[in-house]
Amino acid sequence: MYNPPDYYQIDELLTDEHKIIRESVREWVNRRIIPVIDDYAQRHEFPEYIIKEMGELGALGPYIPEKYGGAGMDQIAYGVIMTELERGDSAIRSAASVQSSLVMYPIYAFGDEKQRMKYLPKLATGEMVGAFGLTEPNHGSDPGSMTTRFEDKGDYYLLNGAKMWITNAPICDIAVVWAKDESGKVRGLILERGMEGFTTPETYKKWSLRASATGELVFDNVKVPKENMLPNIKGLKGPLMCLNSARYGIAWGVIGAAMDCYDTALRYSLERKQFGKPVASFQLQQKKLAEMLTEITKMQLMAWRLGTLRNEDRATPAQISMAKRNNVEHTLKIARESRQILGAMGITGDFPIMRHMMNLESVITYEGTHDIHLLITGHDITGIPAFE
Ligand code: TGC
Ligand code: FAD
Repeated sequence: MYNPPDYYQIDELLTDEHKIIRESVREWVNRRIIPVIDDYAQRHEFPEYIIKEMGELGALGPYIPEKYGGAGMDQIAYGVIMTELERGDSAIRSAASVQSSLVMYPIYAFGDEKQRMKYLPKLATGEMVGAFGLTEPNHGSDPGSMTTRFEDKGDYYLLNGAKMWITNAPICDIAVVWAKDESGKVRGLILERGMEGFTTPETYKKWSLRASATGELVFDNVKVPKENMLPNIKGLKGPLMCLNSARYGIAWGVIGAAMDCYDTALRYSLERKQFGKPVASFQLQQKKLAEMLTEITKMQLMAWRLGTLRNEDRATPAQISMAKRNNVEHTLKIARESRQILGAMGITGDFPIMRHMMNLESVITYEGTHDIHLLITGHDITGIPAFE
């Protein structure tokens, strides 16, 4: 029975609403994810049924106003949901992150009323699946150099280029795509499946996030109606503002993976005997467990404080980078330490640890790599950008 740690009574900082949504998402993850997720990951298949079920739970666009189908909750609620989903698998949290922070958020924040009413309610229920196209084959950490472009043809925009490593691409109904206009300004366009020249080939052979659908977005002379441009944002700060929301969700999400690894390792070490004693009785193993719990507690506090700042609209992008970087790094370390505590059993699909560990290799790379987030902090401290 999963028993997540709460060493500093952080539960006392949550409202009843936060606890209710946490319980309902946890119960759903126990029932609908935990029993099947290893099989999906082994088969390299995304459990598509989860999208509509997450919609029913209120896990898609939880902070989008109810008028548009969202749940109108606060940022802590969003974080709590992400923690529970990622305890199930990073692929589940990824699907929800993209839908909420990278598709619903830009349509809500940068779209017009017609676009909001057309897309948001269906994205909130999961009737529609969204993807977010920023990364290109030759431009990952440096999205400002993107080459995907569109020309104004009078009645429509003509879009050419390609995006790579896109979560939800193979199953998406729409994609928010960032591309340059003729003057080189980055703009957001809403692509719809079925537009001629728009294809979404799947990416196979991943060793990480195997239960997530990843693919490309390819644009070959796609005629995009003018009404599909997001009117209220220009420049790279548009996609980067979406990333602030998604990175924040990751800072909370990975705590779920960390707690699952820790909880699994603690229980195993108390049951497994070697040299006539539980593995948990050896000092070396206690050191691992004690350090894991310390890091989990620090991550929880960091995420919670960041959430309160976001609720007041005061969290800076650099604060979000610090939390994303720190929490993913420590979760990956916790997964590696937990795996060792289980010995050979740790590499099997009978336990969730190895799956979390492999997933986290993507999480430490996407939404800005570990190095890029360090450079963002360095820039914030010194005022000197060291990206080039
Ligand atoms: P730079 O010149 O610094 O900035 C350009 C403009 O953007 C503004 N800005 C931000 N605005 C809001 N939030 C942020 N976090 C911002 N960071 C920068 C900046 O003020 C400027 O505005 P303005 O008005 O002066 O034009 O841009 P740069 O080209 O030097 O790049 C900076 C850098 C490296 C930090 C940035 O490009 C970056 O973060 N690179 C990492 C790329 C990345 O994170 N890609 C993620 C792709 S999406 C994804 O991975 C989804 S995974 C989903 C899942 O499955 O969960
Ligand atoms: P690169 O940018 O080529 O970096 C390679 C290495 O160089 C890294 O270690 C990096 O830290 C380092 N590096 C780069 N620049 C610097 C520098 N200035 N200083 C020091 N070191 C540097 N993208 C989307 O747009 N939408 C999605 O939905 C999406 N989903 C993803 C899902 C998965 C499973 C994965 C793995 C990726 C996804 N991505 C998505 C792409 C992800 O955001 C990029 O992989 C990431 O931004 C890094 O880009 P890159 O892989 O091209 O690495």
